[in-house]
Amino acid sequence: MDPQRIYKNFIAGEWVESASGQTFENINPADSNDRIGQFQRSSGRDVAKAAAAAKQAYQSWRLVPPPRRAEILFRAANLLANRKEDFARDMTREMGKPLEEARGDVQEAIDMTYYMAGEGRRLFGQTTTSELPDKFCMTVRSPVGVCGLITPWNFPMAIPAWKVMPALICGNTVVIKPAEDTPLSVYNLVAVLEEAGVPGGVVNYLSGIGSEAGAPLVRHPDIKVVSFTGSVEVGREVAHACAESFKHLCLEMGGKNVIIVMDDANLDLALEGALWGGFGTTGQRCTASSRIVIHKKVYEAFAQRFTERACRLKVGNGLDPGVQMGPLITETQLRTVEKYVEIGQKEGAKLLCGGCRLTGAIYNRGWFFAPTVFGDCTPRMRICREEIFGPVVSLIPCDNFDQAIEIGNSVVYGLSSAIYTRNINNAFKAMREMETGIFYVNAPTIGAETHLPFGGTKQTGNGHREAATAALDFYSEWKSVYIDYSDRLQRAQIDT
Ligand code: UN1
Repeated sequence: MDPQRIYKNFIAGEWVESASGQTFENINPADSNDRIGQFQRSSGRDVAKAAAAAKQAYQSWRLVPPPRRAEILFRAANLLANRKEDFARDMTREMGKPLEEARGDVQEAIDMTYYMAGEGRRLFGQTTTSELPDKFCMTVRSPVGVCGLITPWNFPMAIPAWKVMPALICGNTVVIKPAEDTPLSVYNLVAVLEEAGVPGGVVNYLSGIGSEAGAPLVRHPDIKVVSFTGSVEVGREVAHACAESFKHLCLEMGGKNVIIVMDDANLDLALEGALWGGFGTTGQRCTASSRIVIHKKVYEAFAQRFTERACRLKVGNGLDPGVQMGPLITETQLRTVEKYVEIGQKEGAKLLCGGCRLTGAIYNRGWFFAPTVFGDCTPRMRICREEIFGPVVSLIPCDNFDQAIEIGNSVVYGLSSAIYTRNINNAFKAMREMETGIFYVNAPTIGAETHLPFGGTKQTGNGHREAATAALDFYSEWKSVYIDYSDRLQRAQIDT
């Protein structure tokens, strides 16, 4: 790919420069010599154009029969599948995760696109009875309007697809602003939608910095729906901005997910799961297994084996074969992880491995951090309560099942949790007791599939779910319809 390539915004069906003409550079977090290209540095003026285009396109798109909208999505899914390898490579270059994981990310976008295309022939409502004679009742879905979508860098194509596809199938139009670290993957997604035949103005894309492009997007009066995935701090600002005009808002934010390992667990399996859940995507998943609560009877054995395996993980450029863990996304993220390692040590947690930036020939041009394990942690430590978003796993010993559940639930987040046990009763009790939106038995906290609702309780979000039919509820409004064919005035609740 030409390193000087300039990527444009997509507004009203045209590829255009930002109003200011300014751009910013996209650089591989594993290798600062690998310069991916220039992207438009958009501002409020670009947002205004995109919102106007989306508003206009909405008038016709909302009337396109959903099965016709779906045909475009089916074509887009096919195109994504054909280009999966190229898009995965682009993603690894701009985001850092190993190629195998990037393929999974593109696959998740493909899955979501097919899934929502299938909804084109469903979008079911209900028909029901009436309390009055000669009266018919039903519910139908209506689109909401223009959606402003702000997407994160850790799942650069999957999460944009989670938002764009349900929005489109419901008849909305969108303006999407990806994280500034990963604009290429959304560029690729939008280019595919264009090629698949999405009419001009239905999907608008602008790249830029959150404070310059994201902020005006969530404040724009013609944006009726906002969906945001990202940090708690920014999520709070977005919520305040949306509250002003009561925009519909879906927030997907932090996690401090737990794997509980009971003394009756298959320890080999738990070990594999904890390594994948803890260090997959360099721990940069909202669903990362950043806490492992382990029954005291198996704690020592587990901690020792887990540490040995963590130390041996192959860290490097995600494009290199055999690499199991890539870099952190930015220097800022690296500093955050360093800060938490310091905090953990000060709090008295035992650093079992890692804890430092990796240096040496293959690491010097990227943001590489060693897989880090803290042992003998207590639930009150900050490293066990706050989201780090890096390759840091805290091991917490516990006395019994009830205590494990209590520790698991002792954080402000509620995204994902897991238990490794062979005791069916405890598996079901944990399913009931864990206050998370996602729960696994004998599998780590990562690995959500697109046809199940995705999201969390407590401060992870604001009660909405993405993916599955739950996403349709966010991107459409229910209309309750009463049809009286009695030819007389019938008064509900009064004429009995
Ligand atoms: C995220 O971490 O933001 O379940 C999304 C998973 C992935 C999605 C993660 N399918 O880990």
